[in-house]
Order: sequence, then structure tokens, then C-alpha cells
Amino acid sequence: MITAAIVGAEVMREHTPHVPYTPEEIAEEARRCRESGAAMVHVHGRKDDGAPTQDRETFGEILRLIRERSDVLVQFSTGGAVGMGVEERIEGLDHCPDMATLTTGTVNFGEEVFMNDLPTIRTIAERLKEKGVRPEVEIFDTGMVDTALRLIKEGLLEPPLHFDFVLGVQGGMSARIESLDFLIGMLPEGSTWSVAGMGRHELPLAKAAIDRGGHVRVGLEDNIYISKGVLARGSWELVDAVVDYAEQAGRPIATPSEAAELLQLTR
Ligand code: KMH
Ligand code: ZN
Repeated sequence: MITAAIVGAEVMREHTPHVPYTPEEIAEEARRCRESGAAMVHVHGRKDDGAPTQDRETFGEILRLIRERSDVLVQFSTGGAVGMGVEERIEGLDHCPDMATLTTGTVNFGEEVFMNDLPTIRTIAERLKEKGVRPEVEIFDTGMVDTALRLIKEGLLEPPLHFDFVLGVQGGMSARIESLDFLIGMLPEGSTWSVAGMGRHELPLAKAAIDRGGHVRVGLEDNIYISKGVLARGSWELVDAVVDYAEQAGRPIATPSEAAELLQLTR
């Protein structure tokens, strides 16, 4: 299963002209990634000038336009941008996307802090439960797996869980193969997982995930280059690279409906 992280909160047009901002641009990029082989898109909201927003209306428009154009699964970010309050981060869940992220811990994020204390995590997990939206548990460091397991005990998360290992954020766990193998070893039986490597680590870690029977997240949120110094023309080009490698490795590419089944999503 390939997830395309087509727009995050940090990459701006100054970094790459190919990052989509408007719901229209986001929907078109989602369609293009689906065509390349992505089963799901991970999205943040942006204002027309590129400023990050988790605004309910923006997410509603993004979901409507994506669904108008393709059958790709839609995963909303509940992380938003550093500094946003929890209520702002989860407004979009009212639209009941196919999936949404849940980061189970606080992490240094470059010079800033991506804040996820337990009350914040519980608020997001409760809202996900209330709306019937399946979480993708975002893991930036090992303790976050333990916290997810604790939330299972508290009844806030229901196994089997899908984890996404976000490796190589400055302040989080490094993008090494050893990190990946350690994290895989921490997961309870029946879990599924994907890897999102940051920057130049994106494609090497995607390959490692494919080799290990896992799933992959690539896209301009995490990495803007297709090769050293060469900008990817869109997240779809990174999806193309993953598809090529998966084919060589003999791993089939999941369609959205196969991914929905795999993740036990109710569509
Ligand atoms: N923008 C980061 C601070 C998520 O999407 O859930 C948080 C983030 C995680 O991107
Ligand atoms: Zn994100």
C-alpha cells in the first residue's frame, strides 16, 4: 500500500513550485498520485497563500473534490502545524475521512516542538472514535509505540492498529534501518505498518519497507527531491519510483479497495 503525503504544513512554494495549496490543486495531485499507484493520500489544509490551516471548510472542500475525481482513500492530518491547538487540529474530522493521523507523543521538530501530551492524544483519539475514523498512529520515536499500547489498554484505541514510522525528523528517531527493525519488533501481532523517511532517506527507507513486507509513504510533505538536487515534479513522481521498486521486488501494489480491506476501514 502506498500513501502519498501530497501536502504537509512546512514545505512551501519557495522550496518547490510543485506543492499543491488550494483544494483544487490538492485534488488534482491526489488524482495524479492514484493514477501512479497510491491507494491513499495524506493531506493537510492550506490557505490560498500557502499558510497551513486545519479549517473545517477547507478540509470539507478537499475531501469533496478528491472524491469527485478518484477513489483514492483520504487520510486527514490531525497534526496540522507546530503550535496549533488541539481543537483546531481536529475540526476536519467532522467530515469523516477514511482515516486520520494520531501522533502518540511529543517530539522536537527542528527548532520547534510538535506537542502531543497525553490530554491532547486522548482528545484526538476520543474524537476519532466518536466519528468512527480509523487512526494511523504516527511514530516519531520508540516511546510513542508504548503510548499507543497504553491507549489500547485505556480502551481509546482498538487493535489491530496501523502504524506509520516517521523517521529522520530532526529531534525524532534517526532514519536508519536499525531504527526501522527495532520499531517493527515492538509492534503487537496483527499490526500493519508503513515508513515515511524524511528528505534523502525517503526512497531508501521505502525500499527497506518493501523488502520487509511493509507499506510505504512518500510525497512532497516529507521529501521534495526525486534524486540528488533534482526536484520531484509532484508526489506522483515519488509514487512512480516506489511502484518501480515494488515491481522489481515482486510486491503487488494495493488498490484503494484492497488497502481499505487491509486496514479494516469501513467505507
Ligand atoms: N506538521 C507536523 C508538525 C501529521 O500530519 O499528523 C505534524 C505532522 C503530523 O505532519
Ligand atoms: Zn502530515
